[in-house]
Order: sequence, then structure tokens, then C-alpha cells
Amino acid sequence: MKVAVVGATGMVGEVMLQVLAERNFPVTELIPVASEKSVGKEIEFKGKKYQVVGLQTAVDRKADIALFSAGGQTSLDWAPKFAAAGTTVIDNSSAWRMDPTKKLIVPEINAHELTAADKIIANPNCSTIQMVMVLAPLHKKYTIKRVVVSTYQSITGTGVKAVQQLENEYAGVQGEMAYKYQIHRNAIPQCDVFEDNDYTKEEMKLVRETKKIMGDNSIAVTATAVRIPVVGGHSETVNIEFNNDFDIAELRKILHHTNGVVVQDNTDTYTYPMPLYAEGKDEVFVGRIRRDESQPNTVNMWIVADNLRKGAATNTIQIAEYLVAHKLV
Ligand code: 2RA
Repeated sequence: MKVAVVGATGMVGEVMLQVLAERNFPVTELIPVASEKSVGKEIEFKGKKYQVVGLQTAVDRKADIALFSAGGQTSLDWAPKFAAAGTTVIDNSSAWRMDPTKKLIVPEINAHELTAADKIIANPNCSTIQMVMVLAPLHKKYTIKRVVVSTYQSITGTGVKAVQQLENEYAGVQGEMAYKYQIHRNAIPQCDVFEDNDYTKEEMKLVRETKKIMGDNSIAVTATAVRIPVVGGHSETVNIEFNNDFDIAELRKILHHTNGVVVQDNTDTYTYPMPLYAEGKDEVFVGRIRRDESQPNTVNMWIVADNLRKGAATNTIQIAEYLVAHKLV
């Protein structure tokens, strides 16, 4: 497979290269792509050195698959050009996610929707992916009525500038600000910009993308997204109200048997997921599973995942693996 990685020098792009190598994805030729300022830079992949090229050069080289993590505008401008050249694009930005003609894919849930005609495929938002990985099997069994989610998001979701801001604040150094406020020793209840309804784009991604991925607009979702000074991954408290009652042991067993989900849940041994331990892993970790005693048919839980891996790079590459395995590219 001739594979282009668009945004190869960025945070997610670097993790994509790492995961491609780790999973031994069948790359016969790698095309690292970045903005003009990075063209000519050298990157190493599986012991071989490659020169970073610009977007038009990459289009002209007609990759089989292009993995994008280069921002929404670059995706809007360039994904169609790659697709027109015969390349299948899997895009990490929000550009195409809610486009009714584009598929929004978490392989464990809806990869079966993919066809060879899908030339631009959207990778969901990181905080959505880890939540729906848990919601999907439970929806199948108990039918979800409403979800209330609060996120505690890693600064790596914002990118290098945010990591640098935190390091500067640790060191007591004034530097460029990724956020409006100090993030060190703080929690900022704003991830991305505010929409007209006073929710942030991040919160509305959780609402809108969940419905699309699970194919059910009847699921009510409300979200609060918070940024915290953590690097290993995103954490979420999720309160799920079902249409039907459930058995907590059975619910835990369903999650235990869900591919890609690991249950870490034992109060006797203080066992529960934490971003410090989720970092670098591809699974979605769930714990603190307990009945909501304030209302019937409702459960609380805590979900943690590495936002750069299952939340972005690994999910993207799992989509590519599905395309290859099913001869859709
Ligand atoms: C964030 N989910 O964490 C968004 C984009 N990666 O900022």
C-alpha cells in the first residue's frame, strides 16, 4: 500500500507513523506530507528515511490511502483532490464528520457501512470515540434514552502549543498561550470555541457525532467538556439512562466482552482507569460502574483512553486496516 500521512510532522501524525509501524500495516511506500515550511524535512519510518513533501506533490503520487491530520481547512481544500486522484482519504479533522454524504467510522461499531465508493471517510472526535465504544454495546442490549457526559481532556488534544504552555507554567516561564488562561493547577471549562447555544464545539461534537455513529437520533446527549493539565488521555464521567432496566453484573460482562474495551472496576482493590496508565495504549478503559441511585434504569461510569491513539491515530489506522482486509482500496 502506498500510504500518505498528511500532517506527518504534527502530534497525531507522529503517532500515526508509530502505530503504522507497530501494527505492521502493509506500507510499500510512505509519503510524509506537511505544510510548505516542513517540506524537505527528513522523517524516519521503520528504519528508512523519507523526505517530507508538499500537498500537490503527494496528490500527484497517487497514494492508495491518505491519513489526514492537518486541520479542517486543509482537509476541505485537499481531501477532494486526493480523492479525485483515486486516493482514499481518512480524515481526523471535523471537516467531513457531519457531511451527510460521508461516513463517520469507529470500526468496532460501524465499519460494515464502508464501501469502495467511500473516498473520504471521517474519523470521529477523540472524546466521542472513547464514549461510543462503551455506549454502542449497551445501546444494543438496553436501548439508551439519554447520556450526560462530562469530559476531563488532556492538553495533547490541543496540540504542541498547549503542552509547551503547561511546561512553561511549571517552570514559571512566560510563553505563548494556547489557552485563554493558565492551565497549570487549573481546569478550563472550555474546549474549542463557543457556539450560539453557549455550548462549545467540543461539546456539540459529542452530541452530534454520537447520534451519527450509533445511527439513532433518538439518543439524547448533553455534554460539558473541560480541559485539565494531564497528558496521557481523556477521561469522562458518563451517566446513561436506558429505556429498560439492566443488571449491573450483566452490563459489566457485556463491556468485558466488547472488543477494544477493558473493564477496570474493583473498589476493593482501588482498581479504576486513569490517564497516567492509559497513555500509549489503544484500548478504552472503563470503571466506576455503578447504578445511579437517583433514578431508575440509569448507570454511572468513568471512561478513559489515550486521545492520540484510539482517539485519533489508531482508530484511523483500524479504518485503513478494514478497507484493506475487505478489499475496499
Ligand atoms: C481536543 N478533541 O481534545 C479535541 C481535538 N483533538 O482538543
